[in-house]
Amino acid sequence: MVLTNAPNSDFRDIRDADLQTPLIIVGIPAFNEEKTIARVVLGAQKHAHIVIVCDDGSSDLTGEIALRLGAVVVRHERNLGYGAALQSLFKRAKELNADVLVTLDSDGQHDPAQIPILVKPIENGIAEVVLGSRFKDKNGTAEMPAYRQLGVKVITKLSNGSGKNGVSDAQSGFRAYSKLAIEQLGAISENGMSASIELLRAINKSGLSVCEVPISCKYGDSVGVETSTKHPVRHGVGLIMSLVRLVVEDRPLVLLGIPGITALAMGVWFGVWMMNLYVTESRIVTNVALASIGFLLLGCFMVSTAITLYAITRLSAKLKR
Ligand SMILES: Nc1nc2c(ncn2[C@@H]2O[C@H](COP(=O)(O)OP(=O)(O)O)[C@@H](O)[C@H]2O)c(=O)[nH]1
Ligand SMILES: [Mg+2]
Repeated sequence: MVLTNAPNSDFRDIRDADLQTPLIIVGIPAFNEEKTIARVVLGAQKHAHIVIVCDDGSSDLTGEIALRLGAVVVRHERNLGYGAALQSLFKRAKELNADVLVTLDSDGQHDPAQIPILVKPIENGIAEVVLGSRFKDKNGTAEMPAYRQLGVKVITKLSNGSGKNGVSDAQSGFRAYSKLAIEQLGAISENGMSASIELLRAINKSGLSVCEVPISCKYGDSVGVETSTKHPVRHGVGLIMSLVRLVVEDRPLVLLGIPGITALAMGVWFGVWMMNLYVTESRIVTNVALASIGFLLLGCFMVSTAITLYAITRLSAKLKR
């Protein structure tokens, strides 16, 4: 990662006379968005003291345009993904001592004029994390294709799980974080699009207070460019796979260990049945024998994976402390 332009003065100086006002930084992940980046950066600059663009290995003029417009540009030498870009934005915002970090998409779908709506609950001490939601009022979904609404709703439901603190839009990239949230949430591991879901899980675990505000979101002709980098089905399947992984990583003993022990028990049960048949009728039933071996192997695999995952998660938690 290379910082292409280092701020040469204390950015706090650019704030209005009152240094007590919170330092607002807008972070924009961008990959090949030369057609829209200028509009987004210029729009964001009206509502932020600093705009940081993470140019994630773009092969077009995204980074250069952002740089010329006065944004701080963090450049990845190659494309690492949306989540990796968020990690770099959090890191840079922390280094610049941000009081509030707002993230928004670089493809023109979000309206930078709504940045103050996301910042307000943090300024007023109402929440540490503010999530822009497309489902809070009709504006958010006015242009959203029906299949996308369905997809996001399914992912959101899965991501909420059985938890009480469910959100209405798990996939929105328009979010704001307080200083405390920036400090606690920087260490996500997902490099791809599922970073939004991982962040929600991390927010939930950390106990940071959250609120949702309605946002608008443009699609199709009203943006004038392609507003998605990934095919929706591939995107959806990728998110579900990551969600399964995140959930299993969180509770390996329950989600892998218990089914593993159940499989072992079934293997033993089939084994005893097979022995019984052999002793009483002097015959081996192949299906019963195979079922026994299959369940025993599956059980061993699941239990050993559960223990390994548990050990790794504990170790990484220890290292993070
Ligand atoms: N840094 C980075 N940003 C990405 C990447 N892929 C997408 N983005 C940005 O993430 C935002 C959302 O991505 P997009 O494909 O539009 O998602 P969708 O609108 O939910 O289908 C946009 O601003 C993209 O420029 C990537 O590989 N790296
Ligand atoms: Mg988009």
